[in-house]
Amino acid sequence: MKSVAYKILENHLVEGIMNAGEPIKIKIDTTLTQDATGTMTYLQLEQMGINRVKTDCSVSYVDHNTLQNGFMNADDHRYLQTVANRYGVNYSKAGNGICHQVQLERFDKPGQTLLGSDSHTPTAGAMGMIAIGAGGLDVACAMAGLPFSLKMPEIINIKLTGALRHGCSAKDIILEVLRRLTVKGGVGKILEYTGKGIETLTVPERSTITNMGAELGATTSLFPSDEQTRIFLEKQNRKDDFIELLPDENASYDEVIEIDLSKIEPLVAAPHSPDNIQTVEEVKGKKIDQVCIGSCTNSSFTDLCTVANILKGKKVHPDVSLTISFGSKQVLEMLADCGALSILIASGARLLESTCGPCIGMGQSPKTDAVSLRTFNRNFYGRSGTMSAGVYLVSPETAAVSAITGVFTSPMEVEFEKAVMPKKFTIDDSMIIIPDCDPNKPIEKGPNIKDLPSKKPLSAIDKKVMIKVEDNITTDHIMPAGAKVLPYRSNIEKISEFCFSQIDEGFAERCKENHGGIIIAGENYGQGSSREHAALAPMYLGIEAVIAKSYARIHQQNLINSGILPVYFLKNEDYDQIDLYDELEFVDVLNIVPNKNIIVRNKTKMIDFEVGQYCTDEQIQIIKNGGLLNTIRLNQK
Ligand code: MIC
Ligand code: SF4
Repeated sequence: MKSVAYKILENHLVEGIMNAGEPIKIKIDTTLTQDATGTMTYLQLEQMGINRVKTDCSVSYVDHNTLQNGFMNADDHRYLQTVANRYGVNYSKAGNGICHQVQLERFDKPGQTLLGSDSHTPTAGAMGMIAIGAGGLDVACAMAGLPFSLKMPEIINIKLTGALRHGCSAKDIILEVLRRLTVKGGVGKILEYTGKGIETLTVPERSTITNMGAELGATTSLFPSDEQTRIFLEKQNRKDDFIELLPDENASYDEVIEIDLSKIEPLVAAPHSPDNIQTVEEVKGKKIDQVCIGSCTNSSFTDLCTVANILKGKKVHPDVSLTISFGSKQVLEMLADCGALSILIASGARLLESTCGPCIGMGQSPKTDAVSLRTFNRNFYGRSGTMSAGVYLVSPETAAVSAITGVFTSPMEVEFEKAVMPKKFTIDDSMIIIPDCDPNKPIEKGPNIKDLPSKKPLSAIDKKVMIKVEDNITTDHIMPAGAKVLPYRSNIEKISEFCFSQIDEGFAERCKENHGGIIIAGENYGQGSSREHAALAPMYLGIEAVIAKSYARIHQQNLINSGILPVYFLKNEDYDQIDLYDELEFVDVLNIVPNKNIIVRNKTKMIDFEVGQYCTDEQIQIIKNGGLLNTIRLNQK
């Protein structure tokens, strides 16, 4: 008896046995990229010697780096448009919307696989798909027709019963899941939602839940394709894309977690982690300074209509700055047509573009020591751009009612109407440019687009420790985003200067002086974003290996793709006794084989200890070759 996830994986299996933990390869039907990870992806795709992408459909979005204060981002957009046209990729122009929202509206199809160079790609799981986030190079490989490698995840069933009460929303459901499972709880797992409760949740609501499954570290999350899916596709004028896809009766799962929706109450994720959950009741009355509504988690038409219903005839509190960013052009146009936009304007909200905006630190950094309420999915330290600010993740309902009162307020106590799905969505795909693949049209590369850095094949690892960090270090710590750094996403030399800068300003300099080195880390190293810059920049700075207590999936693969060896501490004491500048030699590293421990000699302290590594043969070969791109080049010869 099979789950939906099992059925889709089985349909796409290219290699391997579908036992949890075993390496498998799956066929990828569709891909997405966004501009902040896309430039690297397409620079890598250009190296692969193909004429045209081999997927059923690939889309390149511009939604992250849209603040054009200098030529850099605009040059990147032009490169992305011209390279997409050359290789047969659809190009969604800046202003058309956030990749995950537009993908759901216009492209996702039940039963398919999607690989995206963004960690929130699992948003598409709301459509009954297996949608996985990965580094740009893995996505380039998928566009070149190669299957995607992963370890067969465990499939966990989240069974929803009952129905949400007034004032509670899909955001509160996923915050409840985060409270129970934590930011590490989904690693190596697919979360499949079933039960009577899902029948009450529309596709946009489901997408809030699958989107934030990324914060659990899950490989992906998904819902069955059912009546709600059919309704959504029909309203998007895509009824032919619908197929029903349900779990078998008594489908087998590795674990079952039950959540009664009628017991859910409004929740917040307090600073600085999405699993630091409290109830709104617990923080009720606390003064707030900023409210930001939007992001790929909560910016659908119904989310923002509900916000308008709450704000109707009211004004934003004098001490609060409220910003609203729209999920897509479709959402914005429909809000304008139904009058909701005028309500938002009249309330005193500040209206932003249909892009990621404040979610990725592209403007709207709050004031010093601010309390900022955001409907987003991440509240990592420093991500808002103001180091002293405390960001609380909340539902659009909690955000809107609190923006009026100026203090944390529970939407359960306020009367308002929750918006329902529109009769039809407004369809206008004119901002999606269909490629003509004309080889005579030049691919335009501005001066900020630099050549890809490369790494030499592995010869030995004998280097000093360049940084020692704690548990749950995010890719935002390793490679910060924000308006200052993001314009250098296609310039690894320049962006590497910012590596670890938020927690250790001297890191890049130290690496240069010592000709590279080794990173020491705690649990869940590299959680969060899929940005391969968090591996490429350390690689450029000469980092040869990372020893961590555990890793987040995407980052671990990005390290391997960049030719950096990721190994595990077998004993916590070994972590404790390493200090900055200790010289570590990986003994006999050229002879590593899958699952065999490696001896590390601490030459400074004169002690040996063993570390584990769980690389497959293929991954070991990639590391030995100095990365995946070198491996592909070698295979082409
Ligand atoms: C994010 O939310 O952190 C991002 C920006 O969308 C990233 C991708 C990136 O760093 O460009 C993600 O989630 O993968
Ligand atoms: Fe954009 Fe934020 Fe979504 Fe990342 S999480 S894709 S930055 S809206």
